[in-house]
Amino acid sequence: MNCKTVEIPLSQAVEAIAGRFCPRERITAIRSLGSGNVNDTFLVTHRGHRPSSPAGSFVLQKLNTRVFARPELVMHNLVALGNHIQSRLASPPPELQGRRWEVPQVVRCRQDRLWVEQDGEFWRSITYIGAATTTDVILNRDHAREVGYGLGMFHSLISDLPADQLRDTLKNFHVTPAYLNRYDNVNNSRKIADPDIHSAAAFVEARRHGMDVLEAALQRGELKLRPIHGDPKINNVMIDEVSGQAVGLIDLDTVKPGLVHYDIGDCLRSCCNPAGEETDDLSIVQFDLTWCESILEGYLSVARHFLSDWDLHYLPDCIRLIPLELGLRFLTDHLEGNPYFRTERPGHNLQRAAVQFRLTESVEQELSQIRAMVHRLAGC
Ligand code: GN1
Ligand code: MG
Repeated sequence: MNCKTVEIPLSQAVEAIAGRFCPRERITAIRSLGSGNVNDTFLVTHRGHRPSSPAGSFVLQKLNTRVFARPELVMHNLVALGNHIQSRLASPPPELQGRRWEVPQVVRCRQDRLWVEQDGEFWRSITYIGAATTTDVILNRDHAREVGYGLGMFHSLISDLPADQLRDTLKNFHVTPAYLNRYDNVNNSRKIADPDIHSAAAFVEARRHGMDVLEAALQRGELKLRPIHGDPKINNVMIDEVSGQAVGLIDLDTVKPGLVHYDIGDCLRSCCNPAGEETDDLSIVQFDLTWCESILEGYLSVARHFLSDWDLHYLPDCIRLIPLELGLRFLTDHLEGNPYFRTERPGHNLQRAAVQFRLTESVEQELSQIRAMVHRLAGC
């Protein structure tokens, strides 16, 4: 996300909010940052908060309070996570030897509060990870391995943060059966007979059975809740500009208790589709096993020691489930009139759903190879 900075005409409102975090006369630039579907993000550059302090920059964000209805809980989690990782970094794990690792920290406003509320909007700032960048596609095997390492290190550093210290900021986030219920509600009251929706609906129908695979395993006690990132897609893994090594994960609003499987599935669905989420050419969407292998290698090099046999058993399932779930979420949003994901044109979320469904099909075709790969890499 940090790699793309686009000049946009900024409203005076954004400038005024930025001024609540840094004196306005010290701010040199404000730019739109990233391409998130939910929040609005800006990079604020300044000459130092005071004449004596160093120049720098920070990330300013307006949280989407339709999605994050309790933004103060998001901030609670951000602080808990930041404090925990900082204390872990005081005696870093051996896998971090000779490496840099960073975690975005809350930047308080000038009134020393964690956020600013104005005109019904919720704004907050966090530190910017410099000399690092992200991409929207995997570049090579080393890059893939680093993305996997990054997620594994993130999980490893928070694996001893008790899940009950984190608040549930997004109820049912990644609980696939709950998304299916919501889809059923809107789909059953649908009046328009659109052939594109019809084929997407048929795709969901054919896969309805088994969408509870992870939740059922959780209920049976085979899997357990742990702190997770929630959205570890490729452009949320920061890569050092010089060494090419992963240096941290950004976009921490969805950190909350969950299953590590949600994260692994989300990382792989985003990284292993070289066509990207936004393509309108379904013929080039496919799940790349080479990238998958390198990402899992990197992930397991850090995370293998805290994964149980059950965790490993359900890895192939999550690789299939999370693209299916995201497709279902996009489709539902389309049917509901796009209240959740930002869209740029009519039918945008329906197209995004089609991409994720095509990716799901590709995973299904490769599932036996994925199972063998997990066994081989995990040594089980
Ligand atoms: C949303 O806003 P962004 O792009 O960081 C969504 C993720 C999806 C992603 C798909 C809170 O993330 O779950 O995977 O879009 N975030 C939320 O691009 O729903
Ligand atoms: Mg996000």
